[in-house]
Amino acid sequence: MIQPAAPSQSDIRHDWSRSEVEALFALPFNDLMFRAHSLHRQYFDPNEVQVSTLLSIKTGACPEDCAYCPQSTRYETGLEPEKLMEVEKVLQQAAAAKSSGASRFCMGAAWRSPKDRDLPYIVAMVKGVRDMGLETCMTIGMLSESQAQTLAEAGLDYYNHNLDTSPEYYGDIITTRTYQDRLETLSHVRDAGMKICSGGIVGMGETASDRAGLLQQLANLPVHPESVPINMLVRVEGTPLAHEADMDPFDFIRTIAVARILMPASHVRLSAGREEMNDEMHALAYFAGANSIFYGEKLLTTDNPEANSDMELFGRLGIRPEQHCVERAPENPSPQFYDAAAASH
Ligand code: SAM
Ligand code: DTB
Ligand code: SF4
Repeated sequence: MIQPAAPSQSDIRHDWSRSEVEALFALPFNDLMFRAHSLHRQYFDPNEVQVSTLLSIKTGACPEDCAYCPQSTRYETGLEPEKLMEVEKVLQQAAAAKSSGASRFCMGAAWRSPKDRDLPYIVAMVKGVRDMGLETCMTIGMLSESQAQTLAEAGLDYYNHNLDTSPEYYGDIITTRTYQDRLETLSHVRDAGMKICSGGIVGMGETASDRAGLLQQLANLPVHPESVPINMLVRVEGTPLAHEADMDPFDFIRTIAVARILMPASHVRLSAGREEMNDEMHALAYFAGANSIFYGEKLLTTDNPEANSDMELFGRLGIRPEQHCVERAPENPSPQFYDAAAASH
């Protein structure tokens, strides 16, 4: 049995050049997969996948113009807007998510940024979900320094805020907030001591170089995001990207593999778009280094695979849901899996 090499500090870099990342994308598929999977084994149990459940706590009527998003008020998508959900209802949903096996509960709001008058409710949601023993995650738009501080004090574990695409392609997708705005929110989240969940969307008509640019930006942050969602565009009728062409599925898998290589100690989440992926595509994504999913029949407003079809596939592939996510600080990887693997052979 060949032992995986031990994790090494030199795997964790923050100085990736665009051409280096593009060169990874250009590798022959098998070479890229081999490299990504080998690194994956050094940092993680390859047979464990972290499972999060998502809930839209405030739906639609968003003033932003993100071209992919069914929740923007600018596009006719037929979505019925809903006000901020009552705290009690959110806690009921979290309890249901916990009993169906989720270890993290992620709450999303269609806001540009939260209003200070909403924060007491948000804080109550975080505290309530935490008290159930679930990890907490929120994605409620741009945060000021003090809002990030308030959420951190409430005990929020993760904040999700995506860079979405490369800096060059970004202006084709969103005009109501800048790339710099997004980077600032991420730095407020980090400074407040929370973990970062940040990734992007592919399949929006971007080039391979744009995908490289997105991952380069994420990997060159001062600390890697602990969680990196890779979303495949969900094409929603009424949005400007509704009729975007299909993306080559292998290019999607390449994006997962390059994310794994660039951020070896981070969880890479196979995020939106799984409804269009068959079992074989899921299996390839897990092999390439994806080790987190959103679980449950709905994402925020669009469909996700049924929970039991995910569990059935886990069973067929010998994958276990990660019990509780013990994040390693990416700057200080601990070779727990390597030790365990070495001890068992
Ligand atoms: N409104 C907040 C914000 O944008 O910061 C939080 C919620 S927003 C829906 C969270 C992320 O979902 C977006 O940044 C985007 O990456 C992803 N997303 C939204 N619509 C999507 C779609 N149609 N397909 C794939 N990903 C999508
Ligand atoms: C992320 O990167 N993807 C999730 C989560 N973070 C909030 C959202 C996907 C949304 C897909 C479209 C929808 O369901 O509205
Ligand atoms: Fe609003 Fe977020 Fe959708 Fe953009 S992605 S339109 S900010 S809900």
